[in-house]
Amino acid sequence: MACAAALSGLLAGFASLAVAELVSAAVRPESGPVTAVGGAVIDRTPSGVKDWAVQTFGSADKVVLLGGILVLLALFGIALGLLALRYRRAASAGVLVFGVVGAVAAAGRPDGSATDAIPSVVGAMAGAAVLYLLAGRLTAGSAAEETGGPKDRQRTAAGFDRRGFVAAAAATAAASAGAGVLGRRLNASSGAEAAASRSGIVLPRPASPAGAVPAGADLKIDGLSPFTTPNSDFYRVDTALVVPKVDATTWKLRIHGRGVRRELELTYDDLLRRDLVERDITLTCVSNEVGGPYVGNARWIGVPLADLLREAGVRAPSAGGPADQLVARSVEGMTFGSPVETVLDGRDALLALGMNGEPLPFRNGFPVRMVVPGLYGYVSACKWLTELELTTFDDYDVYWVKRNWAREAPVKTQSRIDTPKPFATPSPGTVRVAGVAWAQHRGVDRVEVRVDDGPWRAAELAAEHSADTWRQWVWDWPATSGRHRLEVRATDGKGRTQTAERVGTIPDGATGWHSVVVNVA
Ligand SMILES: Nc1nc2c(c(=O)[nH]1)N[C@H]1C(S)=C(S)[C@@H](COP(=O)(O)O)O[C@H]1N2
Ligand SMILES: [Mo]
Repeated sequence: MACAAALSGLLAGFASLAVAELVSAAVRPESGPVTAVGGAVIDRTPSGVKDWAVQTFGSADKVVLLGGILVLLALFGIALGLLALRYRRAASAGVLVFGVVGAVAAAGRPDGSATDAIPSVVGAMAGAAVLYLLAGRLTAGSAAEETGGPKDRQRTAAGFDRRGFVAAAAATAAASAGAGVLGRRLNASSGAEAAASRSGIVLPRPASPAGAVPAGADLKIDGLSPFTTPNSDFYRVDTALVVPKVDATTWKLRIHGRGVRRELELTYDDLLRRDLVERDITLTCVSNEVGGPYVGNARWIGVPLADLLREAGVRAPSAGGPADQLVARSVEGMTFGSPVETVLDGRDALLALGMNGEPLPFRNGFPVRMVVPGLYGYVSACKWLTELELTTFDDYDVYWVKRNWAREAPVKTQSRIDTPKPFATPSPGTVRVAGVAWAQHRGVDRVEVRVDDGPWRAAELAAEHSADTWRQWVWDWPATSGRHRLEVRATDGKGRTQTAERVGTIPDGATGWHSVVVNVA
């Protein structure tokens, strides 16, 4: 009996989610309750916890979060099922509580609206009905308590209508599965126009091509990150539980705000018709710990952002412009704030359309994203961009700044040992110690390695491509047997050597030297 009750609760939860999924296909994929609650959790998670999650689970962080929500939901469903044995109406009403949580979460997302609440509410009503009906099969008696009928009470004593319950439960499960699968299909196909718009794009030849990468920029050493990171290996960091699928043919970018003399509204074709530039730029996440994986180097094709801003009449603060912050807004309502001074200082700040020879992948911001060499992603690299607003740092705090990250965040000089890996067991003799170092827009001038706190040895640097890209390095280590600690530090183009002081990623990026312990056999 208790098992059947628990099952009723689980089925009620399942039915809620399945119906909500189906309804969300009519609203929009992001409005489903699990996605919405997950998004709301992300919005409210303290920066420290979020950073820990990114570091612990890597790109699986979202799967872990959604899995956690489903487990909690299942437990709550079981509890309500058991409760329904005695309090059928109250337990069914409890399902509605979940709908309210989902509805509030969905409507309260940065890009949420009242209609986003509909899937959660409708789903919860379906779930409540399921629990009420299934529990009715179990507890003809408590229904009798409610109505006070003596005959029904006798029936309870005789046990529940097992066959009726099993049939009803099976029917519920089948109907829910059908609704859920249909909803998933519809949600998946909602990206069809976007996918068609992407495959229809032919990126023109850039008016200003990137210089050829010097042959010596890629040392091609086993275990060393390649100079250009393939799109399939490029890191991904964002808050989107559902990757936005934006149709390039209907996409628009609006440029407005303080000191804008001519507001601009541009389509994707408008951007394609402009003179495009192609640049190799290394992108880094502020959540990258010393030695971490959230850095990659790609060849971007895009529109120079400074040209567009100048056409809109924007001036740098140093030239008397009234706005010192450029706020980029994405289709899902994320905001990013870059210093206007930096964007206009002559560096290759881009509205990128292409990445390594293809239109931006959806996960990396299709159709258009921003890339600013020398700034961490969270203050500059807005994916799924749709609006640029000129304002001031005093007047407006963007998403991450509201969550305790720094307003301004230039990339800190870092170096990483890619090979040997931690606890590798190379043989004595020459061991190639190699890695990458980055100090975007300042360049990397020197990399040094030391063993067991010994003297620093100059590593050989790969050819420099530009100050905006990372630089590979290698040092041939005459390794002797035993356990050794390898350590690396870089010096940027301004002559500043990476500090040894270890600080965490919050609020403006980690510092410290990367080290790797190996056991030479
Ligand atoms: N819309 C949107 N853009 C975003 C983010 C996001 O959460 N949402 N994350 C930013 C962060 S923190 C980084 S480091 C870069 C990562 O870009 P990638 O995922 O293409 O590597 O995207 C930035 N752009
Ligand atoms: Mo980031």
